[in-house]
Amino acid sequence: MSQPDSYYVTTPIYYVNAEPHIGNAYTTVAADVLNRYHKLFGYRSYFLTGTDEHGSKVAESAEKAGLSPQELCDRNSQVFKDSWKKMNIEYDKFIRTTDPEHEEIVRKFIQVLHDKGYIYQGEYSGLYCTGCEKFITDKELTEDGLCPVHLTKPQQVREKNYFFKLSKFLGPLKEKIESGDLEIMPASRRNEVLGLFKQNLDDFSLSRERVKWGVSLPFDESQVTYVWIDALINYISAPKYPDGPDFDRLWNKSTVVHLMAKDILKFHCIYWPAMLMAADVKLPDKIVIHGYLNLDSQKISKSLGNIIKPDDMIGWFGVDASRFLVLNMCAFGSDGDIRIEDFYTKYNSDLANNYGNLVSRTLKMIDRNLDGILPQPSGDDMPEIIKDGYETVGKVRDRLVDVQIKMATDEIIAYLSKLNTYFDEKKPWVLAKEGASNELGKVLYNVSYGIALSSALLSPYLTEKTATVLECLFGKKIPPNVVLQELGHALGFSDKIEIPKENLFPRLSMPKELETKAEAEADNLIGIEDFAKVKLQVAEVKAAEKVPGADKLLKLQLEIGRELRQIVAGIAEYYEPESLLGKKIIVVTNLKPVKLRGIESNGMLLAAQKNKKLTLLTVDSDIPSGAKIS
Ligand code: ME8
Repeated sequence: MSQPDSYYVTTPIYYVNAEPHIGNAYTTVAADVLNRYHKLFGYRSYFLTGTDEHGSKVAESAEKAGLSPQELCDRNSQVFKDSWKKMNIEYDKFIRTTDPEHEEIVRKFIQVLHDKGYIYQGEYSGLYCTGCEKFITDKELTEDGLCPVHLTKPQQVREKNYFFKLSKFLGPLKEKIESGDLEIMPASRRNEVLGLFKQNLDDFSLSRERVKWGVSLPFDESQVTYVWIDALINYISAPKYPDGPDFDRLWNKSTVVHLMAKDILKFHCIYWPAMLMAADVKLPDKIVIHGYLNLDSQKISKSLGNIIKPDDMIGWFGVDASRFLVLNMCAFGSDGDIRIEDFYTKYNSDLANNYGNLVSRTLKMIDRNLDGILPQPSGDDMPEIIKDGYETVGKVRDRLVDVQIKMATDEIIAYLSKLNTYFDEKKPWVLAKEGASNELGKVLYNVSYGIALSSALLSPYLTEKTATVLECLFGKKIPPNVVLQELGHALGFSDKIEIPKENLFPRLSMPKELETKAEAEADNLIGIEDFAKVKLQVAEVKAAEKVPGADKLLKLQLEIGRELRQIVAGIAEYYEPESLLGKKIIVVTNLKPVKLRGIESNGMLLAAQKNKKLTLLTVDSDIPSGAKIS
């Protein structure tokens, strides 16, 4: 795939109504890691993050805290900056929507839309969720009439607003998404966005009459800009739309990548590009939507109060490991259920064992057995284990083109496992005992080469620890991209390889309270006596037919030994009735009978289901019906 030479990576700008949590950290670390990877692979990259400071949500929080909105914004945006600093986030710009320069550009941009005739006056009435800072429809509400995200009751609002003529841009925008000009990743989210075009996408209101804390409209000072419109414009106000010195380079000539979670997909994939089209501004190139981090199956969120703070993570694992762990518990793009216990397991396996311990035992052997000196390799043939390392670099790069961050990391961890296996198979400690110093030098050189490549590849996460390892190997501070530039050549290791002064990633044992939690979960395991209560038998299907008026149900007549039984099963979407005749399936035969659509069902068949696929459990070899399963 061809690669442009410059990227512009953004996170959402976060509301300052509360402190950052690991949900926000997830996107911010992802953007930071992506930005660092671009540089590692030799591209220019610019990284923007910031805070979203206007709107009723922030104003209400300020009032509760007894502060002016500006005071709350100043205090809390600093909390975000401090948190990101502690997490080693290296942004190029931190934008605040209360920056006067941003406010001026918002007015300029909205004036352009107005001048082009895409703004008109109207009246809005509907339900408004302050948590989401958006209108929501009746259909979206929970059964109890609450916002599904914040579980709060929305307010009924009616006011005069200015509207944006979204309808005018829907056709051309859809084409851009379909053609891939505007790339929405992953494909499932792209389809979700395309699905939105089939619903009623109304013109949206871009101002508020009653809200006071915001940027006033340039053509009607009695109204403020809707906080979402104000916020979206940050992406172009940071490089100073329309004619700042960097606007062309950063916006027009870079690959612009917006990262965010699925909660704000509609604003970014529909409203924002439509507004840019209206103003004749280039669209972003990639919009990358990741899933939610959940705690106990509920989205981690300020409003729900179930948060883990970046500081907590740093306290448990240190900065480098926290960056690594927060991003790599689930596939980028999917939701991930977080269990703090799993952080400990992953830390110990990937960082303490696979990386830290390999580095430690390799460098110690070089120090003790070779006086810290690695021999230069002889001959032109590249050993397989180093070739594997080159391939890993290629695979990581490919994964990152698709912003598959966790998959990229998995490639590195898989390579580290190979290096560990190589080390164990070559048994350098035996070579040392036997005095086979040539062979020992070769083995330790190869492993060190692999460690140097892996450290460079892990450097976007483990910014501090990998710098230490590279310094030990090369005898000086060495930027990780320099290691990759040497690909295909012998590496100029130091004349005296050092051992890190501290254990890089000491093994951690789980805190007592988590162990207790894990034990309590183990209490949910069932004993064999529980399992024995369920009577499972092989049954042969003798007849099958659809249940009239029920799309999902089939009525089956089963032979179970000498008995003939009827069951009703929800498998009609997956099996044609005739295809079941003669099949030997597994049935729970001691369930209380139930009636489904008025038809008696005397048991339950077993099936495996995943990702909309279902398959019946059958037996491996011929066995008469009625056979018991234990
Ligand atoms: O929506 N899992 O700000 P916000 C993963 N100001 N990511 C999460 C998360 C979770 N549990 N919780 C939050 C806003 N995030 C607007 C944005 S942009 C022009 C305006 C991350 O403070 C994720 O990136 O509610 C999500 O999209 C964002 O925080 C929402 O942050």
